[in-house]
Amino acid sequence: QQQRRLVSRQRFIQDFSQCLFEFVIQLLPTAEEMAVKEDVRKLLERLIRTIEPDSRLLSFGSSANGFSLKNSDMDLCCLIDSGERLNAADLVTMVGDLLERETKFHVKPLPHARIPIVKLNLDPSSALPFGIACDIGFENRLALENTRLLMCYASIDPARVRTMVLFLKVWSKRRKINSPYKGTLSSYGYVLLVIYFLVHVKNPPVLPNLQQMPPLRPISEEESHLNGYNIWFFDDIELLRQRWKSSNTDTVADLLIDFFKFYSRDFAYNTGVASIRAGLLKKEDKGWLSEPSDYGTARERNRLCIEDPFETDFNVARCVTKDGLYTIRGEFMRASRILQARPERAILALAQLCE
Ligand code: 3AT
Ligand code: MG
Repeated sequence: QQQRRLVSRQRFIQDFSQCLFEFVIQLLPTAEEMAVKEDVRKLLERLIRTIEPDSRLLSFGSSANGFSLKNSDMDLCCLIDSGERLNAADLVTMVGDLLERETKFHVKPLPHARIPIVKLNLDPSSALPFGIACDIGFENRLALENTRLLMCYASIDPARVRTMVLFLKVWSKRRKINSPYKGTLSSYGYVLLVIYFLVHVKNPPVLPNLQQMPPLRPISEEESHLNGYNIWFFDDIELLRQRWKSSNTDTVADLLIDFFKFYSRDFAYNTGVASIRAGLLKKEDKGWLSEPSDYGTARERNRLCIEDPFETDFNVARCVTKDGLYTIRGEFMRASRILQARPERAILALAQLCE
């Protein structure tokens, strides 16, 4: 009996892996969608250059890190190479006015946000049945670097890493736990949880720690630092592919099941900080605990702690509220339960997960 159970569990794991691959492939953006988005980027860049001739408009976030789903938004960052330039708030206002005049986008400039941006929306058309949503920020060089870091992690083991991340992005959207404005976690936060799990929790690890690998040559302070943060990481992917061979042979289904189990019950939510740079850290040591006097403020902000890989004084999950974390953990438990319950068929388990 036990033998039969084991065999059927193994068959489930195999089928579930196959289902995950097939599911994720359908969710990828089409070549056409990517081409239209690239045209939009070029058009916007050309327009912005009429105000700032030395500017470049670069993609970051999912459209540049290999974790993009169909119809995901475009995150764009405008870099200005000349010495003299306007401040971000003024640029947002000017670029907003310009795009309002010259394009069909609905334009919403947010010059006073923490990171000033212009929000753009394009109505659906036949080429783009879901329209386009796009944010343009200015001089956000750290975001370009963290995008490059995630892209490198994705390309070390795309079959497992990209499949896990893309599945979790869809799952978190369908389960409605991917809204930082409503107290749950951003996509960026979920990606960091996956990398943390694959670098620091799985033993043997599935991914190396790119920020702690020895550099091939000495790196000066100037090269490695940006705005006072150390942004160095091992980014020679060709070399890494030759040198890094994980001895972890888990399938993507094994990893996903363990991921849900780990974040349901094992991660130290009350005291721990997930850091892809340094492993498990303590809230206390980072000053991310509440002071007894302002109970309900700092504590509310640091319910879930995920250290940004470069901006190490920044908690990526600071938007997650008490209720939000309760819901997220509830969802991890629900997923874990579904996958432990010896489902009859993998495809049904997958459908139930994303209900
Ligand atoms: P979607 O496909 O849009 O759901 P995404 O991968 O584009 O996912 P986000 O929209 O959450 O991810 O974030 C886009 C980029 O913005 C990712 C990262 O470079 C930057 N970013 C987002 N949130 C934070 C944050 N809290 N701290 C630092 N950088 C962030
Ligand atoms: Mg995005």
